[in-house]
Amino acid sequence: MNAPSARLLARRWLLASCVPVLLVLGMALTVPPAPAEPARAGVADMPGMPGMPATGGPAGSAQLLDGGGLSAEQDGYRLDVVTAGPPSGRPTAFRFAVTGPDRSPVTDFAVHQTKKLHFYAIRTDLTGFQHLHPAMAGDGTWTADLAALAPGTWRMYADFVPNVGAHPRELVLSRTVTVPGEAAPVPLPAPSDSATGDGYTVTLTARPMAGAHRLTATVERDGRPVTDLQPYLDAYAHLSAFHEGDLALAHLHPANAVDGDHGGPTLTFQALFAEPGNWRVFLQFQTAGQLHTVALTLHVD
Ligand SMILES: [Cu+2]
Repeated sequence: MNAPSARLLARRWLLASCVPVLLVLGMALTVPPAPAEPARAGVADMPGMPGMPATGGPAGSAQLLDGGGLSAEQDGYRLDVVTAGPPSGRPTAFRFAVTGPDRSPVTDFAVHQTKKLHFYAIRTDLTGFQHLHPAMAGDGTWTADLAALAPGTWRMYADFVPNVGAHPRELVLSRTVTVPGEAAPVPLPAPSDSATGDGYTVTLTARPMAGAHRLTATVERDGRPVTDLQPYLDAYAHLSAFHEGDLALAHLHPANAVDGDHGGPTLTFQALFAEPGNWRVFLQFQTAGQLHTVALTLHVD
């Protein structure tokens, strides 16, 4: 694609009910960077707190991009955390609900990327990434079975499409929670074109700039190209990226068509990194029924 406008892309991709990275682009254009978050017990970013971004606004594709990712409330939809202060060091059932414009819990979600809701957790130092697909109870309460969380401030994102109207639109809402204990921040690894996880080496072969660009990665194992990637969430890979500092979420999918269990070794993503700077990128893919995650730091100019 020859760098079409974000607006056109947004229409096209959101109509395909996919690819919240576009939301992230808009977010960066419209939402000021989140201030540093002081350590607080329990749930932060309560609705109505000073400093929360404005919500709502007229419909339209520009608004589609508003506030995605870093706001707890948008267009009348609100992420409410039910679980008080998750513990540190052991798995926890993290409960939350999405309330709609009528203030009651939303229970009707459109499936996108094979799921009704995608959930992400990351600590402010960009460690501890978790990508889960929670289960919803009949009353609209979601439960995400989180692996143990290290002490510190975490941002929890819910990515969903309320099943309303002729053109359901994707929203990404998030809140921060503080996990008690003494946080030991981990310095962000230096930017690199390559990283290895679970024996798989991912190499970025084209480095994107901020804006709409193509991002290409290859996957190798033991020096050999990997060609047995299985479909995962309707794609051969799932890429999430978080911006150093404000934790803006980018979420990209390969442009490659999915056809059986033989994806790879080259994955091409339509990338829309909203802002320059360092992004922690988590590439997830599946082989032989096993999900693998490879993380690297990408510097976007
Ligand atoms: Cu997901």
